[in-house]
Amino acid sequence: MTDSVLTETHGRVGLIRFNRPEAMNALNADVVAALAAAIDDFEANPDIGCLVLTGSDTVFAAGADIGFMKDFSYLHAYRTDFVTTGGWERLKTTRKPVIAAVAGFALGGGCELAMMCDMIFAADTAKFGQPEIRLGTMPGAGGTQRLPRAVGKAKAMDLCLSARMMDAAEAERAGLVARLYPAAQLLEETLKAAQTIAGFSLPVTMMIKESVNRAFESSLNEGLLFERRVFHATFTLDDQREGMQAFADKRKPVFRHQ
Ligand code: CO8
Repeated sequence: MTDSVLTETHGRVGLIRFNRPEAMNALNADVVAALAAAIDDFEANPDIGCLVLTGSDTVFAAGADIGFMKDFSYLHAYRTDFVTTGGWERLKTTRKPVIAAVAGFALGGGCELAMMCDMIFAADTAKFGQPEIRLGTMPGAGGTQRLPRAVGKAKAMDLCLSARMMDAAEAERAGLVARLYPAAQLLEETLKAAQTIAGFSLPVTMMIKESVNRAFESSLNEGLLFERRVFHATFTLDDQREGMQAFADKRKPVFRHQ
């Protein structure tokens, strides 16, 4: 792995940090491959229960690297299926919960990667946008699809068509951001929340993630059926027995993630 992405382990939490300060964490093949490799490692590690993806104090990621893309031909983009290959969508496929901790700019592909995470915690300095239209192109990794699902059609159209940025307070009001913190507390609070999640039963957190995601991919009845079946499946888990027994015993449960 290169140093364009740094990783740390905090208890059962895997922290991944974009580290390309000279280019505002712009996403090129190197960054994306390193991100995918970091996710692979944390996914395979049974002692990790939650991931946090972050950038620096001033920028989460300013989008795909414009220099990297600018001479692409249609044929190259089409043949390589740009942004589905090379790790760009690895975040989408991880089965463990992922929190994006966003301070500063999350623009273009940066905003799209944040939206691939399961939730976004933002610093009061965060700015979200899909400014691709300024470059004569458009969002290509979910900006026109995940943003309307998060904030509704009106704001998504506004951001994608006008290229304006949404600040953290507006993003929180609109439903893009789950929690808003003063910049100095963002990482600490996000790690704290991630530790809480990672302390719960890992198979249950995975089942919940799968079920909530179903809400966006199915009819209500299909989603409810999926939820019910997965809920039934939790009764096969040692952690379900432990969780309910601990409640009855008035003690803290000790989950073994199985
Ligand atoms: N690509 C390459 N380099 C960048 C990028 C970028 N996206 N953003 C910033 N940089 C570089 C600048 O070129 C500059 O480099 P240098 O110092 O060598 O000149 C350095 O970072 C600092 O940038 P600025 O001087 O511009 O800093 P400012 O504080 O004045 O402005 C902004 C910060 C507002 C973030 C500004 O840099 C900006 O507008 N950047 C471009 C944002 C953008 O258009 N993003 C969308 C890119 S297209 C895209 O993401 C398509 C997504 C496709 C799918 C991706 C899947 C994940």
